Amino acid sequence: MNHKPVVTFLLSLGISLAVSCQHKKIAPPKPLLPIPSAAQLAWHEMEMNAFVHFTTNTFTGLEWGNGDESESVFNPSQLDVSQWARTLKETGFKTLILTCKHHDGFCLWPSRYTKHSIKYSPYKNGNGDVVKEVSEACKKYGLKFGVYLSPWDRNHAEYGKPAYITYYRNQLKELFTLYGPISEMWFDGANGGKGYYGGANETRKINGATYYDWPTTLSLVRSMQPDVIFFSDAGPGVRWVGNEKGSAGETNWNTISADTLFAGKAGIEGLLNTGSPDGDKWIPAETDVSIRPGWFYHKEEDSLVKAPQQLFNIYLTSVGRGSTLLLNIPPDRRGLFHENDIEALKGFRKLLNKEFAVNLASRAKVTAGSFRGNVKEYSPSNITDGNKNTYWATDDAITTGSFEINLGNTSTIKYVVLQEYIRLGQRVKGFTVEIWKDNNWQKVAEGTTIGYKRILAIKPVETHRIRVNIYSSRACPLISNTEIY
Ligand code: FUL
Repeated sequence: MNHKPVVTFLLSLGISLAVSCQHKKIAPPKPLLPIPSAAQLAWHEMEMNAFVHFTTNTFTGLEWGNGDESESVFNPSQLDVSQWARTLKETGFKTLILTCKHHDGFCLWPSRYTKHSIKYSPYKNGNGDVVKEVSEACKKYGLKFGVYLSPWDRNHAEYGKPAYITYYRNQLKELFTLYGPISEMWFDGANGGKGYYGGANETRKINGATYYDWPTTLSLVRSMQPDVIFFSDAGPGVRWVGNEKGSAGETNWNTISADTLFAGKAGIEGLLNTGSPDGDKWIPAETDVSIRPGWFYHKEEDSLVKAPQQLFNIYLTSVGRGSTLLLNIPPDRRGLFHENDIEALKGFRKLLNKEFAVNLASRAKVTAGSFRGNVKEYSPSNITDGNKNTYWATDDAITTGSFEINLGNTSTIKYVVLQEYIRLGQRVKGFTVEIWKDNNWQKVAEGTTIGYKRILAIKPVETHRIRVNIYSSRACPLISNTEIY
């Protein structure tokens, strides 16, 4: 009997089985919608951005100018925007967002459309352009540049009428065509009320939901610069965090349903702070807070600059809760960041460097209860490989799971940093962190959401094993990174 064909068949079967094992392809998890756009992802990764509030208020001592301030009050004696950009770069900020126009309507650039601008101020005899200077300094120091253009304008005679919307859009055309790439545009919710309004001196109320016709304005801006991130209560790029204290929700979803929101809508602070797991849009929270009590410089607040430790705590409640920090540093009447503010920023940087000096988990051994299809592509070692594009995943049917990091040596640990692979949506709803001590697992922290980044500050403890248990997730959890300090 000739066995040859059977042998050949069995051999080829063996080979093809071996081949299929080697190349076992497991489909990646499906995105859990909504997911961030490429521009939003880049925004998440910046983590710390700076706000700069500067206008006539700096010289009048006000926080909200009435709109009747004379252009002649704007006269910084030693304006040096390089000092701002250099300081921000050195202390780790990625973007500078400038108040090109605050509620008082004074423009820091020589807009063709108004006489209430720097052009009519003594600064450089009316030949100055702070927006230009700042955009160029940002470029030079490798910062992104953002603009704040207040929708509410207490100077403009037509505010509240259709003509003002044309004016506002014309100003956006100037900003978005004359000053290079703009990464973020800020329009806040303060709207309507008393003002100068070209001499009318009255109260004007607008309907925040309809007056500005934002969809038309945003598509105009997008037609000039498609990648810009829009900040407002309603996004659509990023949303307000709901307070000005520097505190994102401990539960912080990047998702929210935007159709019920608009800039300035009252009573939504709580929702903005936490977002909602079933939200239909990806609109992450941006945490704006000032280094001083006010947004603008006031000499009497020189002693009230937040200390490095306060800034560090704010970092933990913003970046550490999956948000992005937008820290305001207001230049003084010289046009410089004040010495006290610079000292605070440098101290803050030093503290960040000290607290997060050595990542004990870098390349540490990680094991997990299970991993997707048992293939390397989704193995737990991805959690400590320092590569943001790899992640640990479970099978689709598994929405809980735990992984353990073995540091090798016993060390004192103070912080556990967790990151989800948010490109495929935000998933984790509940987790605990345990450490191995006295022959037992002991809980040292717990939380709800993780999102882009979660930093858990724990009571310093000695251990060599850390376990993260995800006990609730909207779909199979995807963890891209864990760091231990
Ligand atoms: C608010 C404004 O009213 C404040 O003056 C400041 O600009 C803050 C960042 O946004 O809506």
